[in-house]
Amino acid sequence: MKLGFGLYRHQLGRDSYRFARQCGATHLVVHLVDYANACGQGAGGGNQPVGSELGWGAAGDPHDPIWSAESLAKLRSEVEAEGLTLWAIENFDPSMWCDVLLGGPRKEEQIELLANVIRGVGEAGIPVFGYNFSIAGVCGREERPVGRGGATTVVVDGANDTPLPRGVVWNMRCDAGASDETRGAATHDQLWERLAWFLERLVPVAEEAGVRLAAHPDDPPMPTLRGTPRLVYQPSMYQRLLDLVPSRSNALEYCLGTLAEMTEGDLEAWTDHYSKQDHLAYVHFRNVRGKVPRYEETFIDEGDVDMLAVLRILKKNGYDGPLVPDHTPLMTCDDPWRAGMAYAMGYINALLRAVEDESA
Ligand SMILES: [Mn+2]
Repeated sequence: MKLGFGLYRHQLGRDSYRFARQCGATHLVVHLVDYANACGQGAGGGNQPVGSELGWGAAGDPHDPIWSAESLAKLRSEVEAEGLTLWAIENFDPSMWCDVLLGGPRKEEQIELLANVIRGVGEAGIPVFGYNFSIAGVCGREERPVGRGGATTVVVDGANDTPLPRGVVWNMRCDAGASDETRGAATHDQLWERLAWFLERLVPVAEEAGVRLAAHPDDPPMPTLRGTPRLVYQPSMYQRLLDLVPSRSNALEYCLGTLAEMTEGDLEAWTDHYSKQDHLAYVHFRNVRGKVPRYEETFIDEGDVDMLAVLRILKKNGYDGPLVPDHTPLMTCDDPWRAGMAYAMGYINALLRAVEDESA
């Protein structure tokens, strides 16, 4: 297994690559959607924003050249120059696929755009693309100073049923078909049909490009949120997604934290189930306390998940991809996000060492 690190777009650059390498990372997962600048949290570190009821601000330009094969190849060579492997790009900009999520009139045009991005990712030699097939996206979270030692951490305290504002998809304001405010209010069956349509078109493109599409579960994992249906909100629903289009290119961005927030089943048993099938493209390796509708994100060494037990299962089943810290509580100092991340990285690195030294 490998130690990976996630970076947001506003953090990209030599210092961040060096920070990741210094923490022991060999692999990077990069977000190219500019969440932080959209909501005015520009420079510096920081977790994914929690945003307001209005989301994180305006979506990006769907034709932003940052998504071109040339730009992706340049990113890869910059990352490699600092001794790291670019393992995955995480998430499409909502402006690129809002009508795919909403079943809107521009979905054909948008799926072509997504196909071109995936071809470019393959051309650039990046093996994985993570996505989250969700209308409301990561939302309904708050930051509160309730973590260990008063650390600021992400809390979910009850379901947020405030309807999404007109045009907001995946937390960002989009222009396309999202202007019909009723479109977010689909049924679960409709959402699964849209996912099937997306996978049937995109998985063959990904296969040809040598890329694995990797699905993140719904965070927070509730059946509905902000008046919209959610897709993967119980661990068993991942299997339904995999069975829609069986392929090595139809894989999982396996988020342990989100899975632990779900109410059904045993996390270790499900981890065994999915890693045995070789469906994990990478793992978000983080811990939480509680389950929906109430939980909080914790430091990696506390919380409900036995991280060591999970690692042993991954090892037993031959998982060989990266573990990425995903989110962490913020630590009280001049650089709360980096301190939290460095703490998580050291902990994961030590666990990896311990498990790799164990005989099978
Ligand atoms: Mn995650």
